[in-house]
Order: sequence, then C-alpha cells, then structure tokens
Amino acid sequence: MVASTFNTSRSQAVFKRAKELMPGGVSSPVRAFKSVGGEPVVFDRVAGAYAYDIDGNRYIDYIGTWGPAIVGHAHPEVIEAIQQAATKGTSFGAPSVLENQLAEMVIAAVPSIEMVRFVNSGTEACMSVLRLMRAFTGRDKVIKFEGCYHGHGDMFLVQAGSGVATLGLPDSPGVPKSVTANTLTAPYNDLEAVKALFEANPDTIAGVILEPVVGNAGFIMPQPGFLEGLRALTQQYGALLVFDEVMTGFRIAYGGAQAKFGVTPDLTCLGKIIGGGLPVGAYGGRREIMEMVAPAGSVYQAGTLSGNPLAMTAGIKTLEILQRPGTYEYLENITAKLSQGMLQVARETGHAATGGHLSAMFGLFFTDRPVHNYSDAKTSNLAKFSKFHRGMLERGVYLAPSQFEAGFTSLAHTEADVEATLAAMREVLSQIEP
Ligand code: KE4
Repeated sequence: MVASTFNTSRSQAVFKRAKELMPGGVSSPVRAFKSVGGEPVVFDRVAGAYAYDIDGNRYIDYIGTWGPAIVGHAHPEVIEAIQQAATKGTSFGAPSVLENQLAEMVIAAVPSIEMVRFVNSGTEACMSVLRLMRAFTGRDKVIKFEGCYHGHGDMFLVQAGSGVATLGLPDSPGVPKSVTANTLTAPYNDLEAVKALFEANPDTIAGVILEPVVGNAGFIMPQPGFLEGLRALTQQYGALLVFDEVMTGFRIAYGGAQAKFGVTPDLTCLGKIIGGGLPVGAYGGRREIMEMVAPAGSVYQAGTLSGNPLAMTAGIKTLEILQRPGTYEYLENITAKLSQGMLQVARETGHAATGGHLSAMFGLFFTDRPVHNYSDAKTSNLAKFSKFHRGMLERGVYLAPSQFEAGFTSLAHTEADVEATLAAMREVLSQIEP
C-alpha cells in the first residue's frame, strides 16, 4: 500500500457514530489510538497474519488481537472446531468434558500448575489470584511492578501499564485509597527495592505478582537473576510468587516464560492464547493453594460463562496446533528477523532505538538508552513513535497504537511479510527527523 492512496473514509464514518454510542467509541481504551493520534481503522475481517478494514485496506497485523492469534487469525482448523462445537450449543453452565481436556493440556504444559480454574478474562484471573494469595497467606499486601498491567481490577490500578500508561492516567478515579493502600510497587528488575519492601512490611505481604517478560510497558526483558531473585525473596519472607502469564503463556514457550527461564512460581495467571480468541482466562498453581477455591474450599470466585464449550474448543485446538513440531523454532526465527531488522533499519536511518524479542513477542523504543523498567521506557521519544505508528499504518503495517505495548508475531507471518514491514519502516523513518 502507498500512503498517498490510503483511504479510511468508511472507518471514519463508523468510528464517528461509535463515539456517540460507546465511551471513546471503543470496547477497550487502547483501541482508540489516543496516544498515537489519528483515528483507528474499523476492521471488517482478519485472516492469517492480516487484518482487513472496511475501506478495503489490508494490514500485516502485529497485534493479533493483543496476543490470542498466535496460530494466525481465523485458522481453518480452529474455525472448523468452533463451528462443530456450536452445533451442540453455545453455553452449558454445567460441567463438560471440554473443560477437563483443556485443563489437562494446561496442567501438562505449565510447570507451576497442578490444578486450574477457568474464568473469562485475564482481569478475572488476576483478581481471583490476588484473593487466593491473601487467603492462603492470611496477609493483605501485594507487590506489583511499575508499568506492569494485571487487568483493570481496583487493586492493580497503581502505576499500571498498557492502556493506563498509554492514556497517562494518574491511576483511576473510583478506586478507593483503602483498596490500593495494600498495593506496593517497585521498579521492574530491582531486587533491592523488593527486599526493602519486605523489610519495611514484615509478615504483611501476601506475595509478588509480575509479568515475567513485560509487555505492558513496551517489551522489557527480566535481567539475569531477577526472576530467580524474586523466587528466593518470596520463599525467604513466606510470601507467594505469582507469574501473570496472560500475555507470555504459550507465547514465550509452550510452558510459558516460567518454562523458558526455569523459575517456577506458586501461582500463574493465563488468558488470551488459551482461549484461541474467545473469552478465556485461567489461574492455577500448587494443589494445596488451589484447593482453597470454592467449592473445594472457601475462597469464593464464580462465572456464568466460565469454561464455556466454544471457548474451551478454541483453546484446545489452538494448543494442539502449538504442540506441533517446529512451532517455536518458526516463531523465534521469524520474530528475530523482524526485530533485528527493525533495529538495523533504525540505525541505518539515523534513529536511536533499542529493543528486542523473545520467541513471538517483540518491542522497539526510540531511545538511546537501555530499557530495563518503566521509567526507562518513558524516556523514549513518544512523539516519534506516534509519527512512526501512523506512517506504518498508512503503508499497511498494523502496530500496537502505544509505545507501552508489545508486538506479536504468529505462525502465519512469513519472511515476505517481514521484508514488506522493514521496507515500509525504512520509508517512514527516512521521512522523520532523527
Ligand atoms: P484481559 O482482562 O484484557 O483479558 O487481561 C488483562 C491482562 C492481564 N495481564 C496481562 C499481562 C495482560 O497483558 C492483560 C491484558 N493485555 C492488554 C494488552 N496489553 C489487553 C488489551 C486491552 O486492554 O484492550
């Protein structure tokens, strides 16, 4: 696509009406493109590595509906499985074999999970796991990291990443101070800060929750020893370690970041990929902790559509495809080509940039310094990112509309897609002041 022929008139009309009907015209804030300027495009359909808007523009999609589309959008086998399942009804509200099947797959894949509960979103998974952490330890405080995002539950809206960071919200009105008083924060990759919090709050911290690879402050890797250090500190202070793998689960590796790094938390949150694009979240971990969840135990958590047969089916088929030989080698190779290529294009066009990738997740910051935490991420050139984002969109490349998000590849992305992306990037950056 060439920028000069880029037409989004239908999207603009539909989005204008959307803003009269729904706050900001969207069902989730980051989709509104607020931080990158311009208006979002309205999708008509998605397939493989591509998204198509209602004006007929095609985009190479590096958001993949924010993570679930790792086998490619509308994978024929996933669609077929959902169609078959739908003939038996869309919701049971009762036990089903499908829940057993997906639970078996999740437990077999994720080192920390001996027992699992399905919910309908990552937010639900993280809210529920916090209640469970508190019940198991009898403690109320929790440590999270600046820039990490664990859904929109009240207690997590403190120095949160993703859309909260994107919109530069101080934290959200409507969240009582009494709720966030128990939420302590530390800079990512800063073990000393975590130790100091434990020392200053003896016997009152239920645990530490984090993104083992950050995607909600942009892409930020754990520094060597960070995850291992958290494992040791939580054990030392009688607290739980919780990996929020809603984004990294089945993406960084089939067993998640915990399998990749060899650090096993006590509890894990999942979402996105395990639903294959339909609404699913999950939390799981050590059996002695999970058996506290109602009705086995007394920690209450429930959901009308939890374990929904269509969502279970989409998740089962997606994980079956991911289990096939060569999957993660393919994802690593295609993402390395993209990520290394992007850094090279930035260098060649005179733009300071840092970034990287891990398996099918990548990120890029326009800054000349390393990015190890949210404060570092905020030093990047957000104005340049906005121009970059729009320029790429006009050339048929769909990147996350925020510096404080990560990029995602899939099994459907090809070398030709990567070459086209890098060519577009070279054109865009050549027209932006370094
Ligand atoms: P959901 O409630 O959106 O399913 O999951 C919340 C969540 C929890 N934990 C992590 C690590 C997450 O990344 C998320 C959600 N991710 C964002 C994208 N950064 C969802 C996109 C959106 O908010 O529209």
